[in-house]
Amino acid sequence: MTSSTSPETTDFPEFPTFPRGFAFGAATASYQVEGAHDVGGRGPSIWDTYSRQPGKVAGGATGDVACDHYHRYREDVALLRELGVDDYRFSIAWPRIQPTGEGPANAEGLDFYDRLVDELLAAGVRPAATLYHWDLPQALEDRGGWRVRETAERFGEYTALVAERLGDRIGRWITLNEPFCASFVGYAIGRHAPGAQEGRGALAAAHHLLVGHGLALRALRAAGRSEVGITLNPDRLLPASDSAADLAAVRRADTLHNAVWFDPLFAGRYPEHEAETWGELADGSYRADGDLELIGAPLDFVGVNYYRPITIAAAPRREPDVARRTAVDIGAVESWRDDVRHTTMGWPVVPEAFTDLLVELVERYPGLPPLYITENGSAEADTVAEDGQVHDADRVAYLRDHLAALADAVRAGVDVRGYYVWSLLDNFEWAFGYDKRFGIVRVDYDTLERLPKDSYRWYQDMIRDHRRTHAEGPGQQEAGDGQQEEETRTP
Ligand code: IFM
Repeated sequence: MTSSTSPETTDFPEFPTFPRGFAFGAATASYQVEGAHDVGGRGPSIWDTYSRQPGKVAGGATGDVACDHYHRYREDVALLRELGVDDYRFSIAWPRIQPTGEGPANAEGLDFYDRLVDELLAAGVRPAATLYHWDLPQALEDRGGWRVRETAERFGEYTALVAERLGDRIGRWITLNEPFCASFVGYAIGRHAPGAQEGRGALAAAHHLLVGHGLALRALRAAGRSEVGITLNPDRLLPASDSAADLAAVRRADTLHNAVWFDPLFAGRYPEHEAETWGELADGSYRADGDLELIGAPLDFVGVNYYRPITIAAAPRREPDVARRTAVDIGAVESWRDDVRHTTMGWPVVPEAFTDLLVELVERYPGLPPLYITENGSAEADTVAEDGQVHDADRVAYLRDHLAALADAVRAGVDVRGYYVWSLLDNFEWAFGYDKRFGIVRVDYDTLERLPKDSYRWYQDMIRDHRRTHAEGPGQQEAGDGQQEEETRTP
């Protein structure tokens, strides 16, 4: 049951300001919130398999039930409506649509998203759908997963099925979420599904994800969709010192975190420092003629997920051993910093790095389309206080300071069209299970009851303030219009 959201809260006086038409939203992802893992003909995903392996996920948690969003989506849409957001970013579970990753659509799977989309539209919230947020059908992993090109081809077909059914009502489409995690964390580090620790396999996965993006984009264009992007998680990388070794380590980390995605997508090239970064693995054997053109086809926006900067130091490289397919090792480690607060993820809180990241990104890639911040938020040690509420002051401060940093980037000329908080709900935080809480709404995992936190009310007030300033209603920026009023963009 949804608890009262006390709309009267007014004790958060300072709100960052944004241009008229700027979109506010909240985000979730299918495996993290839906549950209902064996309902409606859904097939198993790599996360069902991985989370069942002993020791992979904290507390042995799985997404079997998660927040039960599959059954409680009406309650969650009511929370979104009351929050006052323009957009809800959710992801579509490929194994609900194609239980084995190929063949005709499973009608029950499409029906679920159909109901969700209609509920959102009736509530005045625009749906923004991500097509791949890491829940690959297990049957495709069994045939090689993202290591093989076939998976990219299947992804294009799946996208066409979804676009055919939902394309008339979903305005904004995101092909992939954070392919960095789907490839390197899943296939090299092994901390995400499918849990592989490979070198060339991970590089091939990174490339095939981009090919899959290109094929999905093509399918969406064929279905007449005009608001299509990809979500990346570029990192602001800071050297631990001025030493030549640390600076070189940052260059390699930049290839891994940033250039490997942004260069082919927005600059028509593969990264310059590949050989230095990947060593013997940099043979590009998984590339084919025409891939760059496919990957680099024009987009309408790029989604940016930002949480924290990373401080990088050089580290001894292990011998690359292609034969044994050792994990990618770029000779760099992340180092801890003592000068700032860290969230419960251990991530440093440095809002100004958000501004710097965005400003540098648009300088570096002049061909970049407009940006949406498709995720930003913090995991905090929330508790329910004696008054029955969650007073998550650290999260409120995090959101306030990061939105202020975003407003600074807009004032500096970065074309940002919207911001989605991660996350609407506490949810399954991958290898951390349910130990990390990112939600602005608390989920009691015993009762599945939702409880809006102070951060929910702060965000609600901020959105109201924005609306008052610009005298506009929710969702007034037309999906696909791509324009903000120029005069409101100057400070
Ligand atoms: O929960 C994740 C999300 O799935 C992808 N981006 C980062 C979030 C926090 O770790």
